[in-house]
Amino acid sequence: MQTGTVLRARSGFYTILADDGATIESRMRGRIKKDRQTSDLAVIGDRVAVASLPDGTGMIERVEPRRSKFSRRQPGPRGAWREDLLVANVDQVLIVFACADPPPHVRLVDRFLVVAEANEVDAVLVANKVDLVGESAARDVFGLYEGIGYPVEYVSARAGIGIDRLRDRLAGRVSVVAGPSGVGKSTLLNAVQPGLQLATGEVSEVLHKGRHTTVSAELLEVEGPAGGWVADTPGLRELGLFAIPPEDLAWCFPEMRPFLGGCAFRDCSHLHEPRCAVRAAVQGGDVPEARYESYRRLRAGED
Ligand SMILES: Nc1nc2c(ncn2[C@@H]2O[C@H](COP(=O)(O)OP(=O)(O)O)[C@@H](O)[C@H]2O)c(=O)[nH]1
Ligand SMILES: [Mg+2]
Ligand SMILES: [Zn+2]
Repeated sequence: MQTGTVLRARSGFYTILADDGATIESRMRGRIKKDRQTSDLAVIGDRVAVASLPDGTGMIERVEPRRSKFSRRQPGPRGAWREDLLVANVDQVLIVFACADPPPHVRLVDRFLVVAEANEVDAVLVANKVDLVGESAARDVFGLYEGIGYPVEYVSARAGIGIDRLRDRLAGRVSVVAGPSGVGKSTLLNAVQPGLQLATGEVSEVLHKGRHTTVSAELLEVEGPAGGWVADTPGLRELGLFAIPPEDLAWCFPEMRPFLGGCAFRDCSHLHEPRCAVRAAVQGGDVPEARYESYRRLRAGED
């Protein structure tokens, strides 16, 4: 029996990187399948125990408990929520936006941050294409998030700004890279590690997406002494579509958390109720208005 990490998963077939460095193509023991409720038996990032079969392939005998996970939640029947697990043992989400071309939409930035918070995974904002506007203009937009406590990296894949810092952020960790199309995610990862040769640009992006709709999710290895992994899955590209239970939404805005116990009504929606501590905090300047507006729209179902 060997232990290893799931690097690729596709309909019952798993590529495992064993801890000794070997790659093992594996299937999963039926017994584990029955023990588990979800269809997500093992996902990329999972730590597993694998038995070797005579033909050189492997059989996953056990999936270790997950330290963290990144999942998509979808409304199910009768107010229940269905969880669709995408990546296990994630350390952080790198949320990439462009300073221009396409222009950053704060509502969308907030939406990506909410998904990271709902998954209780650290979020790092990456403001790419800083070459187009300069760092000072970029800070006018993204400085708000530094104020809330999110780390923000001002980078340019094209001009080679901040790439070393980004590489340091990826080192030795499992990261999910998310962000809208065209902001430079693939270009950035290629700059961090030229060997990845990810397709970039509009046309190739379409091909890339097309390829990945039929192909599996995978973890890409970051080279260097500390190692590190970047998750690439089709389900993560459209992070903006993740649904969050309405009553969990305010908690996903960290700057609102200190006020959540203080409303007159325990089930306060923070939209219209009297004596709402969150709205008082907005008035008092402790919660940025723009962030509250994102909350309000998401909660009211306008976005
Ligand atoms: N000016 C500028 N353009 C960039 C930068 N990074 C990427 N781009 C361009 O933005 C476009 C989209 O990049 P791509 O990596 O495919 O974006 P993705 O959809 O997020 O993976 C490409 O034409 C890139 O050349 C940057 O730092 N500055
Ligand atoms: Mg891309
Ligand atoms: Zn309230």
